[in-house]
Amino acid sequence: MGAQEYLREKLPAIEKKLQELVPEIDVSYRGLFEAARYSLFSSGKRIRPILVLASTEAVGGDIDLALTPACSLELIHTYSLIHDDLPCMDDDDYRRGKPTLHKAYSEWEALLTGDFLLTYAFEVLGKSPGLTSEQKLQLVQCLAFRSGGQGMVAGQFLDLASTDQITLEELQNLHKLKTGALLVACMEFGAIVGKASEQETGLLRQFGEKIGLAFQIVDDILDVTAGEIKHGKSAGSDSINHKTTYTTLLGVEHCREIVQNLCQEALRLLNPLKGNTVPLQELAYLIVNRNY
Ligand code: GRG
Repeated sequence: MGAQEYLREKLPAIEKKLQELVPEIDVSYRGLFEAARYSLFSSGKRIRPILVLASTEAVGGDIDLALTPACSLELIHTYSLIHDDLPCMDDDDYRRGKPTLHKAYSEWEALLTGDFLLTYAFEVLGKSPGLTSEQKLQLVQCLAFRSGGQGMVAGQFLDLASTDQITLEELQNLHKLKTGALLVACMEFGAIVGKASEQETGLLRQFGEKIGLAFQIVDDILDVTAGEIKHGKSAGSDSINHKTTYTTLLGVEHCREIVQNLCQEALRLLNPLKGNTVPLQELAYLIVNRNY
């Protein structure tokens, strides 16, 4: 099954679960839910939840059990985008093909909506059906570690604190944390739900690291090459903001080569896994060859 087919098959279940988790509600603070839904139900690719399902399959786990944890990662991801777009951070006007949340609503509403999605992700994990208490604890710890002060938040800190001129090593470390950590969490979520061995977990983690780096480099390439609508955010915004990226350091062509090599290395890591690794392989191809 190709990645597009896999997406077509699995996306409806993810959308349905997200709709259940963040419904339209008739309460005095309904605006908070409306704002969350504005960001959550736009044109996000759902790469992270899909990766959780594929990772679970790769170790022979039950993907029905992975659905709620997968959605909690999308909640965290959406919060990170909302906060990242705020005037005090990247100050972006467009995201997922429409005005950013603070443009469509207001700054305080965007800040609180991010807070809501961040905290709610952990509540959702705690309530994930069919998992043992031990598994839920592992998922909570994993998500806190990967998205927090030694993961995504640390990466964002480094990014905002960085000057115009940073080295390739610094850039790599920044992205490993900012973008890579959450993709590694996707792999670890699958390992936890599928009760993978230490060895399998290690392989999936390394796969996540390589794909995470490839994902970021592709993002940098797209910032140079893609049109505004396709990418869903302001194309060329990195150069407008004078940011050091992989493409400014290495050039687009060299970046493309690195991405293909990372993909091949990542795919080799899947060989020893006992489950169905085809979806993960296909998703790796999709991530590195995407044009949006
Ligand atoms: C605010 C704590 C905090 C963290 C923000 C992830 C992040 C950290 C900021 C996003 C900045 C950015 C554009 C990074 C490049 C890679 C990336 C995460 C792109 C967006 O992810 P996609 O392409 O987006 O999966 P969709 O909209 O498809 O979900």
